[in-house]
Amino acid sequence: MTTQIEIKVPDIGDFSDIPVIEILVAVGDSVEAEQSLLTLESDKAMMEVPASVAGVITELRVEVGDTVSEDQVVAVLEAAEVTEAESPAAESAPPPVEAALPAAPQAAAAPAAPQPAASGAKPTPPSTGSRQSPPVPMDANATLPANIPYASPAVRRFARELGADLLQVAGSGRGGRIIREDVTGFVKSIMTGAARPAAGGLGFDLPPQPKVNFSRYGDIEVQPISKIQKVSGAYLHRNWVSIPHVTQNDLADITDMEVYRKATAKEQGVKLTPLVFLIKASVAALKEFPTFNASLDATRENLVLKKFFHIGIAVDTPDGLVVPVIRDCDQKDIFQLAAELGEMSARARAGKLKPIEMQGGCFSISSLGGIGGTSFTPIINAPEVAILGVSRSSMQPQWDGEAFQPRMMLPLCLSYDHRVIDGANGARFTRFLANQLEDFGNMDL
Ligand code: CAO
Repeated sequence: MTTQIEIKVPDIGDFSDIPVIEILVAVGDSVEAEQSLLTLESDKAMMEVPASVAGVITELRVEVGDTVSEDQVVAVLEAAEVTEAESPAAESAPPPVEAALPAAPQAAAAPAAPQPAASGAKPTPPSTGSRQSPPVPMDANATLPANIPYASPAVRRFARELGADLLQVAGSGRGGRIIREDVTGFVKSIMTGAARPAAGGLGFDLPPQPKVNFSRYGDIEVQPISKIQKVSGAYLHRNWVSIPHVTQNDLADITDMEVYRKATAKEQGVKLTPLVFLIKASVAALKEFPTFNASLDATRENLVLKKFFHIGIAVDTPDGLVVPVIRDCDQKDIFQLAAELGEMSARARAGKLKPIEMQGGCFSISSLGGIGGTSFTPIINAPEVAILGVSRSSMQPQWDGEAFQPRMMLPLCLSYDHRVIDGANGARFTRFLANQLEDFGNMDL
């Protein structure tokens, strides 16, 4: 027996008039139970409308760009051999049968945001259980965490099945969203050799980490690592192994800048740290060396040069490292930057940053100057191509040609992607930065 089943928009909480951004099937397509048919996107999140039963699509009642609300019929399908036991409408009247989809689960029950393939995390297989188990669309109240590629759950699943790392795929959909065709195009480019996966094929042939029972050697306590550490750890690891890093070190003489900074902070009654001067110097350096304000595209054959200056600042929080982005740093003075930095780092430490506030950066700064140290190797925050590490300034003797002079020297540690930036430019960029700080009177503060 065949039955016409109407597919309706499930319970989507308080949302209404949500745009359809993607139709994943066509009339005549055979679909599995729980297969996603279309994707909806509100201001905050995406969710999918799945088929409640297997069958063949006979009618699509919406188009991309239409808006829909709860209970609206979006498609009709002819169910494949619906038995009485299987039919979701087994107890209702003969066809056409309304097959209202089960309500979306509450936010708390929503699945964790999927991790990209590169994170090494095992993806959760899509539910293929009985019809009674509700299809689980993405939580409509959730927002995408920072650095999670912008793609619908169906596209993520599709990419996972193909083993494609979505972080390497450029999105051609609205607002840079990755669509199915982008994934197939990316896989094709890998297959034809036009692009190479970040670390694919390298096959690090390393022995596994030994499993050690540490309690054999003394008292221990096991502490789970934080969610932020888990997420950022996977990205840090990927960036470390897939980007050829070089770290260029230099020292900037900030003796005069420090006199000005301290006097200005006192005069204005504001907190003014060297970091805001570094942000301004970085903007000037990015303007002078545009390849530092760039990203490789998914094919690795083009450099995307950015004409905006959004700087990410690494912030140490009780739960781990986060990198909020200060936008349009070229258009803000040091006082505006100081205020924004203070406000953002406070919210970062309170765990109140929105994902969007950690996206879109061009270049990052990791300042450990308030803590100490003389040098370190910051890890590039891909898809950026360079990051500036800053250690603690200290008074050091500097030879002026005739005698040693006590000067306040600030250690700069610039890590750059050697595929994009060569060593000479790494040194030029770092020297340019130092010159800006040394000659701060000419800076656009
Ligand atoms: N040399 C000497 N002193 C410095 C300095 C430097 N390079 N940088 C900052 N300081 C001083 C500041 O002036 C301030 O002193 P005063 O209060 O007397 O002015 C003090 O150190 C503390 O500064 P701060 O840390 O509060 O402010 P900041 O603007 O320098 O940094 C922030 C802000 C949010 C970046 C910082 O607090 C932070 O979280 N840093 C850690 C970043 C991190 O974890 N990076 C590692 C990433 S890689 O794993």
